[in-house]
Amino acid sequence: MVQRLRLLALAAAIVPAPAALAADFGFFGRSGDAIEINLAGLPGVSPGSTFSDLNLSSFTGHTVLTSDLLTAQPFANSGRFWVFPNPARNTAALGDVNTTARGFQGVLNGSLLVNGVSQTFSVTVQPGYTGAGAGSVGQSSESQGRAANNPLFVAQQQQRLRYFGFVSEGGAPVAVDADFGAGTATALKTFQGAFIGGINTTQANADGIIGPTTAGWLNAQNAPTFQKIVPTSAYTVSAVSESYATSWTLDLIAKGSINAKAATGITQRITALSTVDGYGSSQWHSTHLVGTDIDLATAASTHNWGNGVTSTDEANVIKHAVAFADTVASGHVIRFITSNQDIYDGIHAARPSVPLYYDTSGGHQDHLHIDVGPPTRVAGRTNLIGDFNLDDVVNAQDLAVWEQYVGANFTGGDFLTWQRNFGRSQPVIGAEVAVQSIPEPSAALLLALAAPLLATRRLGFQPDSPSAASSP
Ligand SMILES: [Ca+2]
Ligand SMILES: [Ca+2]
Ligand SMILES: [Ca+2]
Ligand SMILES: [Zn+2]
Repeated sequence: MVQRLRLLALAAAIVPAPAALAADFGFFGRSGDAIEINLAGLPGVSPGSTFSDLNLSSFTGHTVLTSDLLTAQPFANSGRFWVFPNPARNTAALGDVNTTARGFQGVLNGSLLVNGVSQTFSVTVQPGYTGAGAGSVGQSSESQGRAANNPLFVAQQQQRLRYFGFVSEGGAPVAVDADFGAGTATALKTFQGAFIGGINTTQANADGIIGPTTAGWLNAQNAPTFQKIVPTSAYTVSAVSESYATSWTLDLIAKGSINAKAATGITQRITALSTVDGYGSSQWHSTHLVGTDIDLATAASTHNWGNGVTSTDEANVIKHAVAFADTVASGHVIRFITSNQDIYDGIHAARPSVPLYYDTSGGHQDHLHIDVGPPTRVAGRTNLIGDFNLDDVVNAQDLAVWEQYVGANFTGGDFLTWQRNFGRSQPVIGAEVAVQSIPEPSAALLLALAAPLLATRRLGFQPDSPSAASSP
């Protein structure tokens, strides 16, 4: 009791008075989640209430779906709906208040009639996503066109895929509509391709079914995101359309390039990854798929079959391969491909356990191809009990939320929950991928200055593997 009184005194001392225009109800959720609003379940709403006139004018650009669609319950009786923050609204101009966190963060305000009386509510969107318990992505083996798909689960799955950056074929964002269509299937198969492992992985190797493993990855703390590569001081990028990859691959590039540069002093050059939708580019590489392939430039003097003598430039390529093979990152090397026998022999001598493929077509004379495998999955996590504002720490701010909305969203018992968990915290997740924090202005500037030159060269660039057969 003494502690409780002390905490109350603490709260009284530091909690500001509620804003004059505070909403009647206050909700908190996360950027990558389907944020559930269940009005009928709240302490401040009497049983048997009716709900109507949902006004979502400040939710422009975001998606809201009601229980009519997601759980086949009339919203008029359930008062239940879900908010799906649009991850593309990730700039201040579009209302995002936290540009270092992935996706949208901010406060959305709405109103509705409860038993004919106007009530206001706010939904505060916090970073990250929920990986276990309430708010995590559900599954019952959803797949394209399956009659038994659970609409709520599908909407959760779509929201998580689009939050992670996986897109429909051609690059359109995944629509959150609870209908598991072709666009969702494409994004899902690219996502699955990141972790089903093995070489030559394509969307065709993925089953497109959200079973326990796929849902486990959608909820995992180290789930892959899909995004465009950004140059750093350790590597440049000359890829044109194929400049997208999983965060695992980008992490390997970031760290492997630092190690490779430490070994030879050479700044690496990435010439191809995957296209924006995870499909290969028919123009350049029919087989660069699902964000797990890297083409690393090699010196022009090595662009041959090899002659039995390891030149200085070939020795450097071998050192770069060793550096990437030894790099500890989210993704890891599962195979190299080369068409230069001297490079092949050198890598094999240095790291006999690393799989190698000798491309007899000659398609890999002018670069080193790296296939990337996944990390071990880290299970998703729940939100902290008592963390009412979902900022991953249970502190006085949560008490302020409780005080503001006690009787509306919270009960007296929630205070005891908060008190018992006071001081707990966990790391905030959902930052933009770490590799994007590495770029140095000098490197970006150099690349920008070099861009016209690179573009000119590209005109004469020959695709290294124009057919599926030549780039296994
Ligand atoms: Ca943001
Ligand atoms: Ca040679
Ligand atoms: Ca908190
Ligand atoms: Zn390649």
